[in-house]
Amino acid sequence: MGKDLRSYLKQLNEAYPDSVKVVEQEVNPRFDITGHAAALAAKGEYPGLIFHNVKGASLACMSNLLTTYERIALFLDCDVQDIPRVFGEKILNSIPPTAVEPEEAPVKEVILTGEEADLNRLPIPVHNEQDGGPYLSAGVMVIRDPESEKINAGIYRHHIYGKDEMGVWFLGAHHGGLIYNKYKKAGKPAPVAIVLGHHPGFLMGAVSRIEGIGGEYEAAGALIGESLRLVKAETSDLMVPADAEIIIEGEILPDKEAPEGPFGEWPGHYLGGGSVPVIRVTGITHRKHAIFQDIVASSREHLVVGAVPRSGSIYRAVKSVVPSLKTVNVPHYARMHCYLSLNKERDADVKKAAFTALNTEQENLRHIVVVDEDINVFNGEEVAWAIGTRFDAERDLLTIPKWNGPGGLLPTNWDYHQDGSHTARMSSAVIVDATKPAPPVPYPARAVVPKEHVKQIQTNKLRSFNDEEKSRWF
Ligand SMILES: Cc1cc2nc3c(=O)[nH]c(=O)nc-3n(C[C@H](O)[C@H](O)[C@H](O)COP(=O)(O)O)c2cc1C
Ligand SMILES: [Mn+2]
Repeated sequence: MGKDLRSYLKQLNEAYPDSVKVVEQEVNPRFDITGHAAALAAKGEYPGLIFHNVKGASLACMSNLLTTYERIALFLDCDVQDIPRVFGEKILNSIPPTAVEPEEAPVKEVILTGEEADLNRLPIPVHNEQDGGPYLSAGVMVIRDPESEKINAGIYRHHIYGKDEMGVWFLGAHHGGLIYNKYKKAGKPAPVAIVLGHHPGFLMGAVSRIEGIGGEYEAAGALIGESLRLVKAETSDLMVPADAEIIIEGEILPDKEAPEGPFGEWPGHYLGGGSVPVIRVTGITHRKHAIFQDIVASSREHLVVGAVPRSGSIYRAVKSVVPSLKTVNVPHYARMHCYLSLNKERDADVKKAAFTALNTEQENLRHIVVVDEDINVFNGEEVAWAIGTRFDAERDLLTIPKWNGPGGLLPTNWDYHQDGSHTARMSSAVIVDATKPAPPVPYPARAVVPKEHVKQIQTNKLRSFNDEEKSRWF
Protein backbone atom coordinates (compact mmCIF):
# COMPACT_ATOMS: atom_id res chain seq x y z
CA MET A 1 0.00 0.00 0.00
CA GLY A 2 1.12 3.53 -0.72
CA LYS A 3 1.32 6.51 1.56
CA ASP A 4 -2.12 7.97 2.20
CA LEU A 5 -4.16 10.07 4.60
CA ARG A 6 -3.94 7.34 7.24
CA SER A 7 -0.15 6.97 7.11
CA TYR A 8 0.11 10.75 7.42
CA LEU A 9 -2.27 10.81 10.42
CA LYS A 10 -0.08 8.15 12.07
CA GLN A 11 3.08 10.17 11.39
CA LEU A 12 1.40 13.33 12.70
CA ASN A 13 0.13 11.62 15.81
CA GLU A 14 3.61 10.34 16.60
CA ALA A 15 5.28 13.73 16.05
CA TYR A 16 2.61 15.95 17.62
CA PRO A 17 0.16 13.83 19.66
CA ASP A 18 -2.23 16.71 20.38
CA SER A 19 -2.57 17.83 16.79
CA VAL A 20 -5.73 15.85 16.02
CA LYS A 21 -8.88 15.73 18.18
CA VAL A 22 -11.81 13.38 17.85
CA VAL A 23 -15.41 14.61 18.23
CA GLU A 24 -17.70 11.80 19.36
CA GLN A 25 -21.05 13.53 19.83
CA GLU A 26 -23.41 13.94 16.90
CA VAL A 27 -22.82 17.11 14.90
CA ASN A 28 -24.96 18.83 12.29
CA PRO A 29 -23.10 19.22 8.97
CA ARG A 30 -24.64 22.69 8.81
CA PHE A 31 -22.14 24.90 10.72
CA ASP A 32 -21.22 22.39 13.50
CA ILE A 33 -18.07 21.14 11.74
CA THR A 34 -16.80 24.61 10.89
CA GLY A 35 -18.25 25.79 14.23
CA HIS A 36 -15.82 23.51 16.09
CA ALA A 37 -12.93 24.88 14.02
CA ALA A 38 -14.06 28.48 14.65
CA ALA A 39 -14.48 27.98 18.43
CA LEU A 40 -10.98 26.54 18.67
CA ALA A 41 -9.48 29.20 16.38
CA ALA A 42 -10.92 31.86 18.70
CA LYS A 43 -8.68 30.33 21.39
CA GLY A 44 -5.69 30.22 19.04
CA GLU A 45 -5.95 26.43 18.62
CA TYR A 46 -5.94 24.64 15.26
CA PRO A 47 -6.13 20.88 15.81
CA GLY A 48 -7.22 18.58 13.01
CA LEU A 49 -10.77 17.41 13.80
CA ILE A 50 -12.34 14.02 13.15
CA PHE A 51 -16.12 13.89 13.47
CA HIS A 52 -17.36 10.32 13.93
CA ASN A 53 -21.02 11.06 13.95
CA VAL A 54 -22.29 13.56 11.39
CA LYS A 55 -26.07 13.75 11.31
CA GLY A 56 -27.54 11.94 8.30
CA ALA A 57 -24.21 10.66 6.96
CA SER A 58 -22.58 7.25 7.24
CA LEU A 59 -18.90 8.26 7.02
CA ALA A 60 -16.56 10.22 9.30
CA CYS A 61 -15.46 13.75 8.43
CA MET A 62 -11.93 15.12 8.84
CA SER A 63 -11.46 18.87 8.81
CA ASN A 64 -8.97 21.55 9.91
CA LEU A 65 -6.04 19.17 9.33
CA LEU A 66 -3.64 21.34 7.29
CA THR A 67 -3.70 24.46 9.42
CA THR A 68 -0.05 24.86 10.40
CA TYR A 69 3.23 25.02 8.51
CA GLU A 70 4.72 22.54 10.99
CA ARG A 71 2.31 19.88 9.68
CA ILE A 72 3.48 20.57 6.11
CA ALA A 73 7.17 20.62 7.14
CA LEU A 74 6.63 17.22 8.78
CA PHE A 75 5.94 15.32 5.56
CA LEU A 76 8.42 17.40 3.53
CA ASP A 77 10.99 16.52 6.22
CA CYS A 78 12.40 20.05 6.55
CA ASP A 79 12.27 23.18 8.73
CA VAL A 80 9.36 25.58 8.27
CA GLN A 81 11.65 28.28 6.85
CA ASP A 82 12.86 25.82 4.22
CA ILE A 83 9.39 24.77 2.96
CA PRO A 84 9.40 27.04 -0.13
CA ARG A 85 12.80 25.79 -1.31
CA VAL A 86 12.05 22.12 -0.69
CA PHE A 87 8.59 22.43 -2.24
CA GLY A 88 9.95 24.18 -5.34
CA GLU A 89 12.71 21.59 -5.80
CA LYS A 90 10.40 18.60 -5.37
CA ILE A 91 7.95 19.88 -7.96
CA LEU A 92 10.82 20.06 -10.47
CA ASN A 93 11.81 16.44 -9.75
CA SER A 94 8.48 14.83 -10.45
CA ILE A 95 7.79 11.09 -10.00
CA PRO A 96 5.52 9.32 -12.54
CA PRO A 97 2.51 7.39 -11.18
CA THR A 98 2.12 3.58 -11.23
CA ALA A 99 -1.00 1.64 -12.30
CA VAL A 100 -2.30 -1.12 -9.98
CA GLU A 101 -5.10 -3.68 -10.26
CA PRO A 102 -8.45 -3.01 -8.53
CA GLU A 103 -7.75 -5.82 -6.01
CA GLU A 104 -4.77 -3.83 -4.77
CA ALA A 105 -6.75 -0.57 -4.50
CA PRO A 106 -8.20 0.19 -1.06
CA VAL A 107 -10.50 2.82 -2.61
CA LYS A 108 -12.37 -0.07 -4.32
CA GLU A 109 -13.36 -1.73 -1.01
CA VAL A 110 -16.88 -0.31 -1.40
CA ILE A 111 -18.29 0.34 -4.87
CA LEU A 112 -21.57 2.22 -5.26
CA THR A 113 -23.20 2.80 -8.63
CA GLY A 114 -26.72 3.66 -9.85
CA GLU A 115 -29.17 4.62 -7.08
CA GLU A 116 -26.60 3.69 -4.43
CA ALA A 117 -24.22 6.42 -5.55
CA ASP A 118 -25.89 8.94 -3.28
CA LEU A 119 -24.04 12.07 -2.06
CA ASN A 120 -26.21 12.08 1.08
CA ARG A 121 -24.03 9.29 2.46
CA LEU A 122 -21.16 11.77 2.70
CA PRO A 123 -20.77 14.22 5.62
CA ILE A 124 -20.62 17.34 3.42
CA PRO A 125 -20.52 20.52 5.53
CA VAL A 126 -22.16 23.89 5.09
CA HIS A 127 -19.24 26.12 6.02
CA ASN A 128 -20.25 29.75 6.48
CA GLU A 129 -23.40 31.71 7.37
CA GLN A 130 -24.38 32.88 3.88
CA ASP A 131 -23.14 29.87 1.88
CA GLY A 132 -25.68 28.69 -0.69
CA GLY A 133 -25.50 25.08 0.53
CA PRO A 134 -23.14 22.22 1.30
CA TYR A 135 -19.81 22.35 -0.54
CA LEU A 136 -16.98 19.98 -1.29
CA SER A 137 -13.97 22.16 -0.42
CA ALA A 138 -11.17 19.56 -0.48
CA GLY A 139 -12.15 17.58 -3.56
CA VAL A 140 -9.38 17.16 -6.11
CA MET A 141 -11.09 16.90 -9.49
CA VAL A 142 -9.28 15.04 -12.26
CA ILE A 143 -10.18 15.38 -15.93
CA ARG A 144 -8.46 14.16 -19.11
CA ASP A 145 -7.52 16.72 -21.77
CA PRO A 146 -9.10 15.32 -24.97
CA GLU A 147 -6.27 16.73 -27.13
CA SER A 148 -3.09 15.74 -25.28
CA GLU A 149 -4.81 12.90 -23.31
CA LYS A 150 -3.03 14.20 -20.22
CA ILE A 151 -4.79 13.98 -16.87
CA ASN A 152 -5.10 17.32 -15.06
CA ALA A 153 -6.03 17.83 -11.41
CA GLY A 154 -7.02 20.75 -9.21
CA ILE A 155 -9.31 21.73 -6.34
CA TYR A 156 -12.45 23.48 -7.56
CA ARG A 157 -15.35 24.25 -5.27
CA HIS A 158 -18.43 22.06 -5.74
CA HIS A 159 -21.84 23.34 -4.65
CA ILE A 160 -23.99 20.28 -3.84
CA TYR A 161 -27.39 20.49 -5.52
CA GLY A 162 -28.87 17.08 -4.64
CA LYS A 163 -28.13 13.39 -4.24
CA ASP A 164 -26.39 13.09 -7.61
CA GLU A 165 -25.73 16.62 -8.84
CA MET A 166 -23.23 19.32 -8.02
CA GLY A 167 -21.67 22.38 -9.60
CA VAL A 168 -18.07 23.12 -10.45
CA TRP A 169 -16.60 26.61 -10.34
CA PHE A 170 -13.55 27.29 -12.51
CA LEU A 171 -11.45 30.44 -12.21
CA GLY A 172 -10.27 32.14 -15.40
CA ALA A 173 -7.08 30.55 -16.68
CA HIS A 174 -7.16 27.33 -14.65
CA HIS A 175 -6.62 24.23 -16.77
CA GLY A 176 -9.69 22.47 -15.37
CA GLY A 177 -11.99 25.03 -17.00
CA LEU A 178 -9.99 25.21 -20.24
CA ILE A 179 -10.29 21.43 -20.62
CA TYR A 180 -14.01 21.41 -19.81
CA ASN A 181 -14.57 24.01 -22.57
CA LYS A 182 -13.08 21.62 -25.14
CA TYR A 183 -15.67 18.95 -24.25
CA LYS A 184 -18.44 21.54 -24.19
CA LYS A 185 -17.49 22.77 -27.68
CA ALA A 186 -17.68 19.19 -28.95
CA GLY A 187 -21.07 18.79 -27.21
CA LYS A 188 -19.73 15.86 -25.16
CA PRO A 189 -19.92 15.13 -21.42
CA ALA A 190 -16.52 15.37 -19.68
CA PRO A 191 -15.72 12.35 -17.47
CA VAL A 192 -14.34 13.49 -14.11
CA ALA A 193 -13.43 11.99 -10.75
CA ILE A 194 -13.29 13.86 -7.46
CA VAL A 195 -10.74 12.56 -4.97
CA LEU A 196 -11.50 13.09 -1.27
CA GLY A 197 -8.95 12.20 1.39
CA HIS A 198 -5.35 11.37 0.57
CA HIS A 199 -1.85 12.16 1.79
CA PRO A 200 -1.42 15.97 2.08
CA GLY A 201 1.29 15.76 -0.61
CA PHE A 202 -1.43 14.71 -3.02
CA LEU A 203 -3.57 17.75 -2.17
CA MET A 204 -0.58 20.07 -2.43
CA GLY A 205 0.51 18.50 -5.74
CA ALA A 206 -2.96 19.10 -7.15
CA VAL A 207 -2.87 22.81 -6.35
CA SER A 208 0.73 23.41 -7.43
CA ARG A 209 1.31 25.83 -10.25
CA ILE A 210 2.58 23.58 -13.02
CA GLU A 211 3.33 24.84 -16.51
CA GLY A 212 1.08 23.33 -19.15
CA ILE A 213 -1.86 21.00 -18.75
CA GLY A 214 -1.40 17.98 -16.47
CA GLY A 215 1.57 16.96 -14.34
CA GLU A 216 -0.25 17.09 -11.00
CA TYR A 217 -0.09 13.30 -10.36
CA GLU A 218 3.66 13.50 -10.99
CA ALA A 219 4.04 16.51 -8.67
CA ALA A 220 2.00 14.70 -6.01
CA GLY A 221 4.36 11.71 -6.23
CA ALA A 222 7.34 13.99 -5.66
CA LEU A 223 5.72 15.63 -2.64
CA ILE A 224 4.53 12.35 -1.12
CA GLY A 225 7.98 10.90 -1.75
CA GLU A 226 6.88 7.88 -3.81
CA SER A 227 5.05 7.04 -7.02
CA LEU A 228 1.31 7.69 -6.74
CA ARG A 229 -0.65 4.44 -7.20
CA LEU A 230 -3.50 4.71 -9.71
CA VAL A 231 -6.40 2.44 -10.61
CA LYS A 232 -9.04 2.61 -13.35
CA ALA A 233 -12.31 4.30 -12.38
CA GLU A 234 -15.52 2.22 -12.39
CA THR A 235 -17.63 4.31 -14.76
CA SER A 236 -14.97 5.86 -17.04
CA ASP A 237 -11.43 5.29 -18.30
CA LEU A 238 -9.92 7.85 -15.93
CA MET A 239 -7.04 6.68 -13.77
CA VAL A 240 -7.68 7.65 -10.13
CA PRO A 241 -5.62 7.38 -6.91
CA ALA A 242 -5.88 3.84 -5.49
CA ASP A 243 -5.09 4.93 -1.92
CA ALA A 244 -7.70 7.68 -1.67
CA GLU A 245 -10.42 7.50 0.97
CA ILE A 246 -13.32 8.33 -1.36
CA ILE A 247 -13.73 8.91 -5.09
CA ILE A 248 -16.83 10.43 -6.63
CA GLU A 249 -17.09 9.62 -10.34
CA GLY A 250 -19.22 11.64 -12.71
CA GLU A 251 -19.39 13.74 -15.83
CA ILE A 252 -19.66 17.46 -16.43
CA LEU A 253 -22.69 17.90 -18.66
CA PRO A 254 -22.10 19.93 -21.85
CA ASP A 255 -25.55 21.53 -21.85
CA LYS A 256 -26.62 22.15 -18.26
CA GLU A 257 -25.79 25.02 -15.93
CA ALA A 258 -27.08 26.03 -12.48
CA PRO A 259 -26.75 29.05 -10.18
CA GLU A 260 -23.82 28.75 -7.77
CA GLY A 261 -22.92 30.42 -4.46
CA PRO A 262 -22.63 32.39 -2.34
CA PHE A 263 -19.51 30.78 -0.87
CA GLY A 264 -17.06 32.22 1.65
CA GLU A 265 -13.78 32.37 -0.30
CA TRP A 266 -10.16 32.56 0.84
CA PRO A 267 -10.02 36.38 1.14
CA GLY A 268 -12.64 35.92 3.89
CA HIS A 269 -15.61 37.33 1.95
CA TYR A 270 -18.43 35.81 -0.08
CA LEU A 271 -17.18 36.03 -3.65
CA GLY A 272 -17.43 34.26 -6.97
CA GLY A 273 -20.56 32.48 -8.13
CA GLY A 274 -22.88 32.95 -11.09
CA SER A 275 -23.99 30.22 -13.46
CA VAL A 276 -21.74 27.12 -13.53
CA PRO A 277 -21.62 23.73 -15.28
CA VAL A 278 -23.34 20.80 -13.57
CA ILE A 279 -21.68 17.46 -12.72
CA ARG A 280 -23.88 14.35 -12.72
CA VAL A 281 -22.60 11.67 -10.34
CA THR A 282 -22.19 8.19 -11.88
CA GLY A 283 -20.52 6.32 -9.02
CA ILE A 284 -18.86 6.52 -5.60
CA THR A 285 -16.10 4.21 -4.41
CA HIS A 286 -14.55 4.30 -0.96
CA ARG A 287 -12.45 2.49 1.59
CA LYS A 288 -13.89 0.71 4.61
CA HIS A 289 -14.29 3.26 7.43
CA ALA A 290 -13.56 5.97 4.89
CA ILE A 291 -12.68 9.45 6.11
CA PHE A 292 -14.29 12.28 4.12
CA GLN A 293 -11.86 15.19 3.91
CA ASP A 294 -12.99 18.78 4.23
CA ILE A 295 -11.02 22.03 4.17
CA VAL A 296 -12.41 24.75 6.43
CA ALA A 297 -13.31 27.29 3.75
CA SER A 298 -12.23 30.95 4.05
CA SER A 299 -10.20 30.08 7.14
CA ARG A 300 -6.61 29.27 7.99
CA GLU A 301 -6.76 25.79 6.41
CA HIS A 302 -7.98 27.17 3.07
CA LEU A 303 -5.10 29.66 3.12
CA VAL A 304 -2.34 27.26 4.20
CA VAL A 305 -3.23 24.76 1.46
CA GLY A 306 -3.23 27.56 -1.10
CA ALA A 307 -0.23 29.49 0.22
CA VAL A 308 2.41 26.75 0.48
CA PRO A 309 2.50 25.80 -3.23
CA ARG A 310 2.56 29.47 -4.18
CA SER A 311 5.51 30.10 -1.85
CA GLY A 312 7.28 27.25 -3.66
CA SER A 313 6.75 28.79 -7.11
CA ILE A 314 7.72 32.27 -5.92
CA TYR A 315 10.88 30.95 -4.27
CA ARG A 316 11.98 29.27 -7.50
CA ALA A 317 11.28 32.30 -9.68
CA VAL A 318 12.83 34.91 -7.36
CA LYS A 319 15.88 32.76 -6.56
CA SER A 320 16.74 32.61 -10.27
CA VAL A 321 16.73 36.43 -10.48
CA VAL A 322 18.10 37.34 -7.04
CA PRO A 323 20.37 34.52 -5.79
CA SER A 324 20.69 36.18 -2.37
CA LEU A 325 17.05 35.29 -1.62
CA LYS A 326 16.80 33.43 1.69
CA THR A 327 13.15 32.45 1.84
CA VAL A 328 9.56 33.48 1.08
CA ASN A 329 6.33 33.48 3.01
CA VAL A 330 2.88 34.01 1.57
CA PRO A 331 1.31 34.26 5.02
CA HIS A 332 -1.64 32.06 5.91
CA TYR A 333 -3.46 35.03 7.43
CA ALA A 334 -3.46 37.09 4.20
CA ARG A 335 -2.51 35.37 0.99
CA MET A 336 -2.40 38.68 -0.90
CA HIS A 337 0.79 39.55 1.01
CA CYS A 338 4.22 38.13 0.29
CA TYR A 339 7.26 38.50 2.53
CA LEU A 340 10.70 37.99 1.00
CA SER A 341 13.92 37.82 3.01
CA LEU A 342 17.27 38.31 1.35
CA ASN A 343 20.91 38.87 2.05
CA LYS A 344 20.97 42.05 0.02
CA GLU A 345 24.05 42.51 -2.15
CA ARG A 346 22.80 45.54 -4.10
CA ASP A 347 19.97 47.97 -3.41
CA ALA A 348 18.44 46.98 -6.76
CA ASP A 349 17.89 43.41 -5.45
CA VAL A 350 14.79 44.57 -3.61
CA LYS A 351 12.76 45.69 -6.62
CA LYS A 352 14.01 42.85 -8.82
CA ALA A 353 12.86 40.32 -6.21
CA ALA A 354 9.55 42.08 -5.57
CA PHE A 355 8.55 42.39 -9.23
CA THR A 356 9.44 38.76 -9.88
CA ALA A 357 7.18 37.70 -7.00
CA LEU A 358 4.36 39.92 -8.28
CA ASN A 359 4.69 38.46 -11.77
CA THR A 360 4.80 34.86 -10.56
CA GLU A 361 1.62 35.11 -8.54
CA GLN A 362 -0.15 37.70 -10.64
CA GLU A 363 -3.76 37.27 -9.62
CA ASN A 364 -3.48 37.33 -5.86
CA LEU A 365 -0.47 39.28 -4.62
CA ARG A 366 -0.93 42.97 -3.77
CA HIS A 367 1.59 43.71 -1.02
CA ILE A 368 5.23 42.70 -1.16
CA VAL A 369 7.41 43.29 1.89
CA VAL A 370 11.15 42.77 1.44
CA VAL A 371 13.25 42.30 4.59
CA ASP A 372 16.82 41.35 5.46
CA GLU A 373 17.84 37.77 6.17
CA ASP A 374 17.86 38.28 9.96
CA ILE A 375 14.07 38.63 9.86
CA ASN A 376 12.01 35.43 10.11
CA VAL A 377 9.33 35.94 7.47
CA PHE A 378 7.24 33.17 9.05
CA ASN A 379 6.81 35.42 12.09
CA GLY A 380 4.48 38.33 11.28
CA GLU A 381 5.69 40.21 14.37
CA GLU A 382 9.24 40.25 13.06
CA VAL A 383 8.09 41.52 9.67
CA ALA A 384 6.11 44.28 11.40
CA TRP A 385 9.22 45.14 13.45
CA ALA A 386 11.31 45.40 10.30
CA ILE A 387 8.75 47.76 8.75
CA GLY A 388 8.79 49.82 11.96
CA THR A 389 12.56 50.15 12.06
CA ARG A 390 13.92 49.88 8.50
CA PHE A 391 11.21 51.31 6.28
CA ASP A 392 10.40 54.94 5.53
CA ALA A 393 7.24 55.46 3.48
CA GLU A 394 8.49 58.49 1.59
CA ARG A 395 11.69 56.74 0.57
CA ASP A 396 10.87 53.04 0.54
CA LEU A 397 7.30 52.68 -0.69
CA LEU A 398 6.53 51.99 -4.32
CA THR A 399 2.89 52.00 -5.44
CA ILE A 400 2.00 50.31 -8.69
CA PRO A 401 -1.41 51.58 -9.78
CA LYS A 402 -3.85 49.29 -11.58
CA TRP A 403 -1.84 46.10 -11.09
CA ASN A 404 -4.60 43.64 -10.13
CA GLY A 405 -7.91 42.83 -11.69
CA PRO A 406 -10.32 43.90 -12.89
CA GLY A 407 -12.67 41.80 -10.73
CA GLY A 408 -11.92 38.34 -9.38
CA LEU A 409 -11.83 37.11 -5.81
CA LEU A 410 -10.30 40.18 -4.14
CA PRO A 411 -12.98 42.52 -2.75
CA THR A 412 -10.68 45.47 -3.52
CA ASN A 413 -11.02 44.67 -7.22
CA TRP A 414 -14.65 45.78 -7.21
CA ASP A 415 -16.44 49.10 -6.71
CA TYR A 416 -19.54 48.65 -4.57
CA HIS A 417 -22.51 51.00 -5.11
CA GLN A 418 -25.35 52.14 -2.88
CA ASP A 419 -27.97 50.37 -5.00
CA GLY A 420 -26.32 47.01 -4.23
CA SER A 421 -24.64 46.62 -7.61
CA HIS A 422 -20.90 46.33 -8.15
CA THR A 423 -18.54 46.94 -11.03
CA ALA A 424 -15.10 45.49 -11.63
CA ARG A 425 -12.08 47.74 -11.11
CA MET A 426 -8.30 47.49 -11.08
CA SER A 427 -6.51 47.65 -7.73
CA SER A 428 -2.94 48.62 -6.99
CA ALA A 429 0.06 46.77 -5.62
CA VAL A 430 2.76 48.07 -3.28
CA ILE A 431 6.35 47.18 -2.61
CA VAL A 432 7.52 47.89 0.93
CA ASP A 433 11.31 47.95 1.18
CA ALA A 434 12.04 47.21 4.84
CA THR A 435 15.69 46.33 4.28
CA LYS A 436 18.77 48.05 5.64
CA PRO A 437 21.00 49.82 3.10
CA ALA A 438 23.19 47.48 1.05
CA PRO A 439 26.81 47.07 2.17
CA PRO A 440 29.17 48.82 2.75
CA VAL A 441 26.76 51.38 4.31
CA PRO A 442 26.52 50.67 8.07
CA TYR A 443 23.20 50.44 9.98
CA PRO A 444 22.69 50.05 13.75
CA ALA A 445 23.05 46.41 14.81
CA ARG A 446 19.98 44.57 16.12
CA ALA A 447 20.07 44.09 19.90
CA VAL A 448 20.21 40.41 20.83
CA VAL A 449 21.44 38.21 23.67
CA PRO A 450 24.44 36.20 22.37
CA LYS A 451 23.09 33.14 20.52
CA GLU A 452 25.56 30.66 22.10
CA HIS A 453 24.45 31.89 25.48
CA VAL A 454 20.75 31.45 24.75
CA LYS A 455 21.41 27.94 23.44
CA GLN A 456 22.92 26.66 26.68
CA ILE A 457 20.12 27.90 28.96
CA GLN A 458 18.29 24.92 30.47
CA THR A 459 14.63 25.96 30.34
CA ASN A 460 13.53 22.47 31.45
CA LYS A 461 14.94 23.24 34.95
CA LEU A 462 12.25 25.88 35.62
CA ARG A 463 9.51 25.16 38.18
CA SER A 464 6.42 26.82 39.72
CA PHE A 465 6.36 28.60 43.14
CA ASN A 466 6.98 26.14 46.00
CA ASP A 467 5.21 26.32 49.37
CA GLU A 468 8.07 28.11 51.10
CA GLU A 469 8.08 30.86 48.48
CA LYS A 470 4.30 31.16 48.61
CA SER A 471 4.33 31.67 52.40
CA ARG A 472 7.22 34.13 52.08
CA TRP A 473 5.78 36.37 49.36
CA PHE A 474 2.00 35.94 49.01
C1 LIG B 1 -8.88 25.01 -0.90
C2 LIG B 1 -8.76 25.47 -2.32
C3 LIG B 1 -9.91 25.76 -3.05
C4 LIG B 1 -9.83 26.14 -4.39
N1 LIG B 1 -10.97 26.41 -5.07
C5 LIG B 1 -10.90 26.71 -6.40
C6 LIG B 1 -12.09 26.92 -7.17
O1 LIG B 1 -13.22 26.86 -6.67
N2 LIG B 1 -11.97 27.18 -8.50
C7 LIG B 1 -10.74 27.26 -9.11
O2 LIG B 1 -10.69 27.47 -10.31
N3 LIG B 1 -9.60 27.11 -8.40
C8 LIG B 1 -9.66 26.83 -7.07
N4 LIG B 1 -8.51 26.64 -6.34
C9 LIG B 1 -7.21 26.81 -7.00
C10 LIG B 1 -6.84 25.66 -7.89
O3 LIG B 1 -7.12 24.41 -7.32
C11 LIG B 1 -5.34 25.70 -8.20
O4 LIG B 1 -4.97 26.96 -8.69
C12 LIG B 1 -4.92 24.63 -9.18
O5 LIG B 1 -3.52 24.71 -9.36
C13 LIG B 1 -5.59 24.81 -10.54
O6 LIG B 1 -5.12 23.78 -11.38
P1 LIG B 1 -5.35 23.81 -12.94
O7 LIG B 1 -4.75 25.08 -13.50
O8 LIG B 1 -4.64 22.59 -13.40
O9 LIG B 1 -6.84 23.77 -13.19
C14 LIG B 1 -8.57 26.26 -5.01
C15 LIG B 1 -7.42 26.00 -4.26
C16 LIG B 1 -7.50 25.61 -2.94
C17 LIG B 1 -6.24 25.31 -2.19
MN1 LIG C 1 -2.93 21.86 -14.41
